[in-house]
Amino acid sequence: MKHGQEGMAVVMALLIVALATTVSALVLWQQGLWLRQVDTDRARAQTRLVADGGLAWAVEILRYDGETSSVDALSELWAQPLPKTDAQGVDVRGELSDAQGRFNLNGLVRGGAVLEPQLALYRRLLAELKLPDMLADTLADYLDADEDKRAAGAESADYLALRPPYRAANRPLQRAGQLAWVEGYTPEVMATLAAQVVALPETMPVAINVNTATPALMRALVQGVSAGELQGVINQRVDNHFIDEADFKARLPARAQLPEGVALATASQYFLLQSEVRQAAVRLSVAALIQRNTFTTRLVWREDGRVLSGTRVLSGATGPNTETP
Ligand SMILES: [Ca+2]
Ligand SMILES: [Ca+2]
Repeated sequence: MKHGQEGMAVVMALLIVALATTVSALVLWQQGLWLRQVDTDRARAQTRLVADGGLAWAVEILRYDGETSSVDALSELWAQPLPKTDAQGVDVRGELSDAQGRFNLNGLVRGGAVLEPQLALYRRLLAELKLPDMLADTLADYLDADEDKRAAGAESADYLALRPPYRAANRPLQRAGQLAWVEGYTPEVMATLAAQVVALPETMPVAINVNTATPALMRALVQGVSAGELQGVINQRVDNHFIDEADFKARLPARAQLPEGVALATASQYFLLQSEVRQAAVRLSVAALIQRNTFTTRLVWREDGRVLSGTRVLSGATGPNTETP
């Protein structure tokens, strides 16, 4: 049996060597993970710092613009995208846009009641975007204070039948992303509306800036002229912006009609920042709403969404009103 015992000893020795190798490999592997984690944490901290810097840049550029010009137009510095910046492996993109160049969803309702001129304008915007008209009814119901359902609308009774159930907000939206909870606002609809609408935190109607309004919103706004004529006016404003509302009206064809009860402006208070910072595998997208008035320029809200391996975390998609019925 001596021979067998020797054999067993060799097997044991081999097993111990194999185990030891595995353990040290495991330790090395764990250390590698830890080092990568440290790297990732550092990259995250750096992307966040750069994103903060981008936000400070946006606030500063708007503050300066407010001090030096009385209009807000597409030729101005704030409207130019931040040049693509790649410093020490950190890639930054940033873009400011005029929130008053979009349709303010919260302007549909005032004091809990729907404002018909705003609703009519929203219907025309939906038509310009080739979206169904019922989206105006479901949104009006979702925002108005009552539970009286419009013919093509939806109120809490409809949302409570869903799984999970929730109620109509019956108040203004905090973010345009909350449209996702309104009947009919599919991801495709949301994508079409993304650059056309905004949810501003105002109880007073906010004027549409005709210097920056999206072409679709301009077409919804100006009636009685051909698309070609209106496009001519839209093209003009880039190099030759409208100085005031009277200047805008004077440069429209004589038969152009503008809706009653929709305020127009050539300067803005609200701006949106969209930025993205990337370092190696870490990406951070920041969306922010900035308000500038005569005395202050301030951040209204900011939302950070981490973008990892191509999967975007949609900002603004906060949950519905889930309070129990
Ligand atoms: Ca300006
Ligand atoms: Ca309602």
